[in-house]
Parts: sequence; structure tokens; C-alpha cells
Amino acid sequence: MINQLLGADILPSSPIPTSANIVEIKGGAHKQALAYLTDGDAIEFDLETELEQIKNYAADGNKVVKIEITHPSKLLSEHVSVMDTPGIDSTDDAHKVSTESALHLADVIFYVMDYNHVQSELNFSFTKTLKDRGKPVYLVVNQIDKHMDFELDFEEYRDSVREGFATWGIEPDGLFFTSLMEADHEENMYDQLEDKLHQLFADKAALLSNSVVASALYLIEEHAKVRAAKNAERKAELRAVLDSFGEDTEEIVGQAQVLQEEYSVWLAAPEALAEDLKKAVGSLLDNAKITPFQTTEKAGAYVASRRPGFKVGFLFGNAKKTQEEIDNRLQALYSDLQDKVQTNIDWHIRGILVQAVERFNLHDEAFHKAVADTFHVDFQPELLAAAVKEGGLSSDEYMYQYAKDIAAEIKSLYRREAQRFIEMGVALAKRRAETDGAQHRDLIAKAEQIGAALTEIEALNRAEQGDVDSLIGILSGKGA
Ligand SMILES: Nc1nc2c(ncn2[C@@H]2O[C@H](COP(=O)(O)OP(=O)(O)OP(=O)(O)O)[C@@H](O)[C@H]2O)c(=O)[nH]1
Ligand SMILES: [Mg+2]
Repeated sequence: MINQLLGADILPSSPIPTSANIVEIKGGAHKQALAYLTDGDAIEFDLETELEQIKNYAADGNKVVKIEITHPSKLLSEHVSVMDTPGIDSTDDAHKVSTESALHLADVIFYVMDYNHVQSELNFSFTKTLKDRGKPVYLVVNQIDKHMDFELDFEEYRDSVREGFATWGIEPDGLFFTSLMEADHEENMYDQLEDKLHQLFADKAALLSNSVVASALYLIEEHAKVRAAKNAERKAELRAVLDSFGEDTEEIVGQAQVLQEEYSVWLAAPEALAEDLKKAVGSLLDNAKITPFQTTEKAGAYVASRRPGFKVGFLFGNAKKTQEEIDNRLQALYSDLQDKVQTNIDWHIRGILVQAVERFNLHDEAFHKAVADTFHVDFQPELLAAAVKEGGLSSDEYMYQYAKDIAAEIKSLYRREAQRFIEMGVALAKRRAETDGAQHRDLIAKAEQIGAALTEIEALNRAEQGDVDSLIGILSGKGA
């Protein structure tokens, strides 16, 4: 058909599939033929004498990528060319690539079909993809001389072809029924086809910008598809992760946010509890008055009894009675102190320990019981006796220092005992975060997985869209 349109027998024609690569034919006075080879070379042919070789090359898709022919023609000018492509029914992938690249370059597409094979699935699906490129597509049904009128009225045939394409949602820009063998066939639209070409070539300026943009957009779309296909596997994996949580992923994320707050309180509890308790116990002990005036007096009496030369009994004293007196004074101080310590420290510390644990929502019977039954500071009269510093005894003021010393010693015993319970409370808080937090941790971990999957899908989508946006930006002159 191209040969006939050109009015020159340039392209090979044969009942068996022939065209194996792109042949581009330009108009021009100077005859010239160039074959671009797959190895990168180009060979020039003499169109007058080597036409047969050119035809052979055109039929050889393995060696040749493209053939460029310049030939004088009534149809083409220097600025118009036609490209012949291999048939799309070719099973050769190299042919498909050639056809594909020609379609990118073409401004108008004429798709020529064989009368006998018009309504084939391949024709429908391929013409549909042609239309998707946003370029004018004309359909040509050739070889209508094969039509047998006694089988079917031609008009009916024509309508059935139109309907066939319409059913596929394909609206061609034109549909021509032609015959090359029977030029005077009464249904032959060859002349209209030729007219159409002349008209298109004359108005080619109108086609160009549309076709460039359409081709570029098409390529961007194709690129986006490839890009998306590359990401599709990863996205499917991520969606599978999301699906594995059921349909309520949003709910999981929402719940996890709430639980996270509760859980972080629990996590911080051990340290906060220890600090709280240390402060409360410290302040209680610093402020507790366990040696008020009467107690200090008893301390004074005791340290006085410890002075060398202290004697009880007539004249030289009685050693036994003296010792008894010392013991009595010590005992008096001891029981007074025990009383003071009990009411001013012991009772309060137990309260502080139990209250703090409650305040941190860590209620625990065992802890309560431990405080009630085992919180115990055991100080004996010996502690008081041992605290006396011989060097101070001579001074009347010493009793005050002594009272301070024993108070400090007793308080440090309490500090140590309280510390044991603070550690118990901390262990309790840690245990609680560990056990009660199990569900929290589970849900939070799930939410984190969901979040990570969503973020990654989002990032993949953004990258895909970003690609398309920057390419469209280039196309519209806004740069990347
Ligand atoms: N009956 C009939 N045969 C035709 C007509 N036009 C072309 N043919 C024949 O159809 C066969 C295929 O023609 P080609 O020109 O090779 O067709 P093509 O589309 O270039 O084929 P490929 O290059 O193989 O893709 C040849 O044998 C032609 O002689 C026609 O109008 N009627
Ligand atoms: Mg051909």
C-alpha cells in the first residue's frame, strides 16, 4: 500500500510476513537509502541499482534497525515521512520494539488490517492501545476484493466492523475500506484515503505539537507503570502485613496511642517512685524530733553517769550500786527514745511507704504485709552506750552533742531500713510494668508495624508521583 501511495516499488511485499524493521521514507529529489545496522554501522545503497538488496535488508530484522529512504514522491515532501513497521502479529520481540519506537515518533497512525482478520481480538486490543497514546488513529481494512457479496451484503460487513470497534470503545479518526488488487471495486475508498493523507500532510503543523506532547505524556505514563510495577511487589508485601492485622488497623493505631501514654507512666514509675520515696523519707528523718527537752535531759543524766569518778553510795561509793545507777539511767534514756522514735519516725515511715505505692497505682497486698510485719529497726541500749565519746564527758555542754549523735545514728538505721523497702517498691513497679504492660507492648508493637508499613507505602507512592510530577514539570517547561 505504501508503494502504491508513493508511486514507487520500494518496499518488499509478500504473502508471508515480510517487513522486519522500520523503513522510513522521506520525500526529496535526491534518491538515497541508508540502512542502520544493529552493530552501529550504516550502509548506503544506490536506490537505482540496489533496490533488491534494500528490500532484503528491510526483511531482515536481525541485522538492521532501521532503513531510511529518500525518494521523490507525489505524496511526500522533505518534511513529511512515512514509516513502515513490522506487523504487530509478529512473535519476534525485536519487531515489537521497532514498532513501539515508531509509534512514539509518529504523529498520525494508519493501522492496516487484512479483510479476513479485521475482527480479531489482537486488532481490537492493539487499536485500543493506539488510541490511548492520544494520537489520531485511522483504520484501514484492505483487501476488500476478498469480499463475497453473495455471503454477506458489504454494507452489513462494514457495519459489523464499525460495531466491533465500537463495542471495544474504540472510535477511530477514520475508517477506510480499500483494495489494491481491484482498484475499481465499488466499495474501494483508496482515493479517499489518499486525499486524507494529502490533507493531513498539508495541515501537519496542527498535528505536531499535539503529537509531541501526546508521545511524551504516553512515555511518562509508561515510565510510571514500570516504576509502579517495580514497587508493586514490595507494596503487596506491605499490604499483606497490614491485612494480617485485620481490617481495624486504624483502631489498633488509635488504641495504641492511648495505651502508650499509660505505658510510659508505668515505665517511668520505678525511677519516679524511688525518687519520691527518698525525698519523703529524707524529709521526715531530717525533721523528726526524737530528742526533745526531756529526752535530752535523760541523755544528760546518762552521760553524767559515765563521767570518771561518778559514784553512788556513801563516801567512796558502792561499785555495784554505781553500775546499777548507770544502767538505770541508760534504760530510762533508751525507753524514752524508743517511745519517741516509735511515734515520730517508725509509724510515719510505714505510712509514707504504703501511700507512695498507692499513689503510683501499684497496690500490692504482699508489699502492705511486708511493711506491716517486717519493717523493723532494732536498736539496743548498747548503741546508746557505745555512742558516748570519752573525750567530751568533761564538758557540761556535751549532753547536747550526745543527743544529736544518737538521734543521727538511729535515723541512719531508719534510712537504711527504708531503703530496703524503697527497693522493694521499685521492684514492684518494674514487675507491674512488665506484666500489666504485656498487652500494651503487644498492641504498641503492632501499631509500630502498621505505622512502618503505611509510611513505606506512602513513601513509595510519593516517589512514584514525584517522578511523574518532575517529568511533567520538564514537559511544561518548569524544569525538574
Ligand atoms: N487480495 C488482495 N491482496 C493484497 C492486497 N494488498 C496486498 N495484498 C497481498 O497481501 C500480501 C501481503 O502484503 P504486504 O504488502 O507484504 O503486507 P504487509 O502489511 O506489508 O505485510 P508484512 O510486511 O508481512 O507485515 C501480499 O501477498 C500482497 O500481494 C489487496 O488489496 N487484495
Ligand atoms: Mg510490509
